[in-house]
Order: sequence, then C-alpha cells, then structure tokens
Amino acid sequence: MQVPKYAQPGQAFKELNVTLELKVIADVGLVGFPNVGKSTLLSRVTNAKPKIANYHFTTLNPNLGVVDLDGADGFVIADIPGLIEGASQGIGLGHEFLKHIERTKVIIHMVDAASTEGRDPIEDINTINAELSAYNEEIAKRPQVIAANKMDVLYGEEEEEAINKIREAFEPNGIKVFPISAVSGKGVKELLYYVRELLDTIDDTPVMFEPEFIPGEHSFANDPYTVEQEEEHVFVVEGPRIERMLGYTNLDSEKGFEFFQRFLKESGILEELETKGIQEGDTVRMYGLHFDYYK
Ligand SMILES: Nc1nc2c(ncn2[C@@H]2O[C@H](COP(=O)(O)OP(=O)(O)OP(=O)(O)O)[C@@H](O)[C@H]2O)c(=O)[nH]1
Ligand SMILES: [Mg+2]
Repeated sequence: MQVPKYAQPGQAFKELNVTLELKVIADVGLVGFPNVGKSTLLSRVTNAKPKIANYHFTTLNPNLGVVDLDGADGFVIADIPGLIEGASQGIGLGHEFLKHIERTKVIIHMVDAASTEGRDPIEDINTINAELSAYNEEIAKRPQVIAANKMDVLYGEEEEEAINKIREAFEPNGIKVFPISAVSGKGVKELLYYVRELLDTIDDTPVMFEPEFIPGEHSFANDPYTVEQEEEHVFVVEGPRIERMLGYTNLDSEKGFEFFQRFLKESGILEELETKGIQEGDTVRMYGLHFDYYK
C-alpha cells in the first residue's frame, strides 16, 4: 500500500538488556607466548596485515586470515593474542584471548624454538596446554601441531638439537613438530598441508550450542478479561487481553475503529455487556477510554 490509512501504535512489551560476546570462528587457532611470531606467520600465509613488533602483546585482538592451498581446500586461521601462565585465571587478558580459541578445530602451538628470549619452548607448550585445559578441557583435546619458529636464527647442529628436543617431548604423544621460519617462509608449506590433513580428519558435523536464553512464547488470544458493572449505567471491561488490543489499535483512524468494533463483537464482549443488563446510552470504560453504548 503506497498510502496506508491504518497504523498501529507501539505497545508496551518486554524489555531486555543483552550482553553480546564476540567469539571468533576459525578453523585453526594459532596460540603461543607473546612475541613468538604468530602474527608474522599469519601475515606470511594469508592476506591479513596484522601488526608485528618486537614486544609482548603486540596483538590485542585476534586477526583472521584465509590460507589458500594449491590442490587442497584452504582454511581460516586466527592469530590469537599471546597467552601467558595464568591466562585461564584471566592474567594478561587471558579470558579475553582464550574465548577466541573455543570455536577453532585445530590448534597450532607456536614456540620460539631458538629461545631468543631465553625461554624453554617445551615448557612454553606445556604451560599453554595447562592453561587451555584449565579454561576448557575440551579445547585441550583438539588436534594440535607444533610450529617451532625462528629456526633461521639457529645453525647446523644447534638447529637439529633444538628441534629434536621438542620432537622427543611431544611426538610420542602424536603431536607433530614442524621447524619453520615465519620470516623466511622455510618449512611453512609443510606445516600448512599437515594442518589441512588434520582438519580433514575432523568430523565436520556442525556443533550445536545450547541456547542460554529462550524468549518466552506467549499467545495473547486467550488472555483473560472481565466485564463488570461498576455503578448504575457504567460498565468496566478490563484485563490483559483488552489492554493489549487497545495497545495496537489506532482508534483515531477509521479502519482502527472498525477493527475495535469488530473485536468487541467477535470476542463476545458486547454479548456479555448485554447479559449484564447494559442499556442504550450507558457508559463503557476500558482503561483510559470511555464510550456510550448504542446498539
Ligand atoms: N628471526 C626471526 N624472527 C621472527 C620470526 N617470526 C617472527 N619474528 C620476530 O619476532 C617478533 C614478534 O613477532 P610477532 O609476529 O609480532 O609475534 P606474536 O607472536 O604475534 O606476538 P604477540 O602479538 O605479542 O603475541 C618480531 O620482531 C618478528 O619480526 C622468525 O621466524 N625468525
Ligand atoms: Mg601478534
């Protein structure tokens, strides 16, 4: 209708304050201590342009990127801000960061295998796994792979020694270790194709999350109302059903008024008024509304 003649006024309804929590959804979560090179890898393998810098907590919000693979399906990778010990108790914005791992399927643990900041990569992985389990047991059970980063800093025997240590610690548990350099790109391809393999092993039936809030369904058609004689020549009609009907009826418009009259008839209100002995010229009161009764 180009020129509507009938409008319904607004009506009182349930009011609700909601807090919406954003959780990033990605196939793969890239986790690790601060400064290990997570954002560098993301920028190397996707078109994402995360901030990269040589200090901790450069990344404060997850960055997403799409990895394209030749001859295989690509996937979405989320670069999660650096985690530290105590993250599951909220330390270092831990909760803020951990929640973004919840909806990923495979986890890449990234470590600084060259220990450029003096930390032990094996301890780092164990620490992060402990934090993941403490936050949500289920996350820690997801398939994992280790990206031993910053291999370009090491040479010859050093390189082998570093990687063998990590392998000895984790490969017996079925967690593969890939030596890489996010800066040069060395080893990255092998890592990505292996991640693709892991994703392919996962049953991809969608996970259904239980709704935490279900707005009540309520039909107003059967809400009660009452018809009473208040005093001589005055009748009162009230109840939730009446209140609601008046709420969506615009009595100033012709159509609205027609609707109102039809409602009185079809709902049986007119009949009840007559049963209660209403006479022509008596007053009917409905909330703020008074009108004279004529047949
Ligand atoms: N030598 C070397 N340095 C690297 C490599 N990858 C990253 N870096 C350097 O490590 C520093 C940290 O890199 P980021 O990618 O910002 O690290 P991040 O893990 O995202 O750090 P947060 O966001 O703080 O958690 C930067 O100075 C990078 O240039 C690598 O493969 N080799
Ligand atoms: Mg980063």
